[in-house]
Amino acid sequence: MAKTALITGITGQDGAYLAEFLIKKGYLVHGIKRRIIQESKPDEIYNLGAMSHVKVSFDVPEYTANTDGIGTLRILEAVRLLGMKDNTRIYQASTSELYGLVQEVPQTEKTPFYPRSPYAVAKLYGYWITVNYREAYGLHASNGILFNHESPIRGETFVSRKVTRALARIVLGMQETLFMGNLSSKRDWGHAKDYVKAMYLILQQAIPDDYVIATGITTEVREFIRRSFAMTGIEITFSGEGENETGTITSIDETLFNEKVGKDHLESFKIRAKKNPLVVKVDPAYYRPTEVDLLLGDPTKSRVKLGWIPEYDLDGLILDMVTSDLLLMKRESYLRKGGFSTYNYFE
Ligand code: GDR
Repeated sequence: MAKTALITGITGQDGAYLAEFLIKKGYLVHGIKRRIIQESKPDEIYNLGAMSHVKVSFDVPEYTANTDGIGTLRILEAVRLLGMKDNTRIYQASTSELYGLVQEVPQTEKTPFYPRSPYAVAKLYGYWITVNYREAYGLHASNGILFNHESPIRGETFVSRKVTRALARIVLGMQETLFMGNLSSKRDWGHAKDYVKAMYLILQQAIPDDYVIATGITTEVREFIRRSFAMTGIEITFSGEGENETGTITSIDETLFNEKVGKDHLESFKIRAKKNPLVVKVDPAYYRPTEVDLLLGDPTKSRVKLGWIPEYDLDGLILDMVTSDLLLMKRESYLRKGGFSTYNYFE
């Protein structure tokens, strides 16, 4: 008999990859926007549904608490009240944002939490209510404490996708400048394709538990930008400080540019780069009232207990994203040239 999985948040980045992964394994996958727990009688529930943007949570804190905090409780309660606790396993999408103002480096399953946003505070409730239902009622409920994970289908307002999308638009002449917030924050970035495998492995364990899922490498936002541009042969040099920091094009590797972007685009890009080499600027509007400066996860437990080893490193991730966004933006540019209107979509 095929197993049945229920995924909340199936329309997001992780939901899409996880559904594809489980379907390949022969699962029957249900996705919800509303509750259908009773009808689908899932073997596994992946609770990915959330308001997942940290900055936005400062604007809509109550909605965030309801979705990310109480939403988790609703899933746990449904399983308990329906008497499904012995047949249904629950995965709770917890987050490295719980560490916030980090109390130790690197962060492990034992590192104390110090949330720094309404999002993280709501997720703190989600984390502990999951632990509590496990201990109080014996639910097979586990937390995956996932560090940042990105992909070509990452929502466009998260930093990685914002950068790779802007890079594609800049090289194709569709945008002049990339406006950024805090360039100095450091994140432990992995690929969402690897991270959904960890979610699956967590639910295959006989005993429910909590796991850090991370690469063990941390990188500055500034360096993420530099590496993204370098992927197409463009060298960016940063200078200045704080709000006045800028990123300037200092050289172009034409062979690499031609290979990655295409010969047809080189000459016009060179003209634009000469006229305005300053492509990265800071806009304090993107600063957060309280920032998480440094995240670095220690994935030892997930490696040893789950046997989880990511396939993508940071350059592999960036290459995947840049390649995809170049294709997407070329398509958009052809459509526009043909007189069609295109629309932006945000997660
Ligand atoms: P994060 O991801 O808040 O870590 O949460 P995000 O990509 O939004 O920010 C990462 C870091 O980059 C800095 N930054 C900017 N961020 C955005 N979005 N836009 C900018 O212009 C910009 N400039 C600098 C941020 O200040 C921050 O330090 C993500 C979400 O997916 C959460 O849901 C998830 O729980 C965690 O990752 C793990």
